[in-house]
Amino acid sequence: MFELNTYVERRRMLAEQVGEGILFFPGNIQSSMSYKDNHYPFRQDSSFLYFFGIDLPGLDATIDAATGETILYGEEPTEDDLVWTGPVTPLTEMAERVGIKKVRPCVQLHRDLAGLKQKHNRIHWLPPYRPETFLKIQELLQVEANVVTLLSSEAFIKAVVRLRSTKSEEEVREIESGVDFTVDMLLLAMKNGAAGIRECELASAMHSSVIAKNSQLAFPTILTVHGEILHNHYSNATVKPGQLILSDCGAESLMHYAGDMTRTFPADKTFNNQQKEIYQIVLNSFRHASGLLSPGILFRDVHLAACEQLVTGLKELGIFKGDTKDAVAAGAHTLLFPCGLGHMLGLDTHDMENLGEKYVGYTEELVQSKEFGLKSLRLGRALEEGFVLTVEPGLYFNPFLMDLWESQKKHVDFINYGALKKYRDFGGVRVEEDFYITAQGARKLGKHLPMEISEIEEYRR
Ligand SMILES: [Mn+2]
Repeated sequence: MFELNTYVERRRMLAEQVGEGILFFPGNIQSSMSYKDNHYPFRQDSSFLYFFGIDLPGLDATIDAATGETILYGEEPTEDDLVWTGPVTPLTEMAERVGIKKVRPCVQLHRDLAGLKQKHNRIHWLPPYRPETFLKIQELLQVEANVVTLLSSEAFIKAVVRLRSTKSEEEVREIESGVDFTVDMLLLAMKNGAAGIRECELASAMHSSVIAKNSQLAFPTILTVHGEILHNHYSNATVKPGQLILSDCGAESLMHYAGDMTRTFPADKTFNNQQKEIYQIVLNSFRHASGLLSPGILFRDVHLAACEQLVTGLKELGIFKGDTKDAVAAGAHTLLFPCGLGHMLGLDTHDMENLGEKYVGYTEELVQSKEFGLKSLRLGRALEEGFVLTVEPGLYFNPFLMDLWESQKKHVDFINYGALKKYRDFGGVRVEEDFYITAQGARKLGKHLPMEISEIEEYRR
């Protein structure tokens, strides 16, 4: 938990920005796996954590935007709780640590909200993402299920996005701790990854380091010899000689700020020539894009510059042809790079994605494209000092897409399908790092993780 004033100040700014009405925050509850008391690991709602800091299930809160009055709703531990889970800090004491004086039992929430509605107070809520939160809003506020998201408050969303987008120094320290944990995961992957090991064994080594820090994963680990499939999780497949291993993983800091990084390395001690060539193109694109990061630049333009770098390299290998800028403008590169260059990072891996990409990554003037490729770019807007984001270019040789496009003769002016045949079983390469936007440029977060071809080969020796 941060210091009391952090939370008081965040709530004060939020109330000031929304100005009127009641801001309703349903916290997350335990989520059952196979029967009621068999839970998934608990994860508090990120906006709840941001404004209230209390990492416990079963809490709700309201802020009166006009007066700033904050009420926390929850139960003190019962005798049974103390028998089954042992002593816990009283809720009133937790509330005091984050500057909340009013704590009421959960049953009171229903009456309080009904009373506020009667007095024609507008009640604001954020778009929910868990079914039980949909139900709670539906029941407590008498909203039809099919309009719970539609009637969520744009003023509330915008204010939360504004506040959470700019990271304070103490938040950057937390993210950096999540990134350092993530570096440790990938060092273990690079140390243990070799022909003969199964993907799941490698993942277990990575996960053990996260558990040993009493941390948890920020998202399910991607670890695969099929890097061409964007979100391939680990399986019991055995790594074979000559394959590439790609891992995109993230651990949370102890306060639930996420790290998110990717490395790709050979199962052999060294990259073969073909792997070297493709890896170097991705690395050049990464270096170029991360060098452009600074306040004011549109991240969409950084993305397009990264795409141009990829095409430049692919042209040298004879896979692409024609004018680089024209190829990118036409979207020819999306055959091998069908996704976005990066996204905001914070309490969530895709920070605030539940609040809507159109608010987090775009503006009223700059609207998210619907085209293949750009539609997956979660962040397009101009960067600001204090943003934290990922940069993650890649090249993905997906046989399905290559066959489909060739049969459609798609972008034959730019793509040399004959030369592409040699890469049919190549797999995929991605590198990813996390950056903090400073007044002048950007700072790479976390400790160093081998990235250059020679560094990776040396580390694995
Ligand atoms: Mn990422």
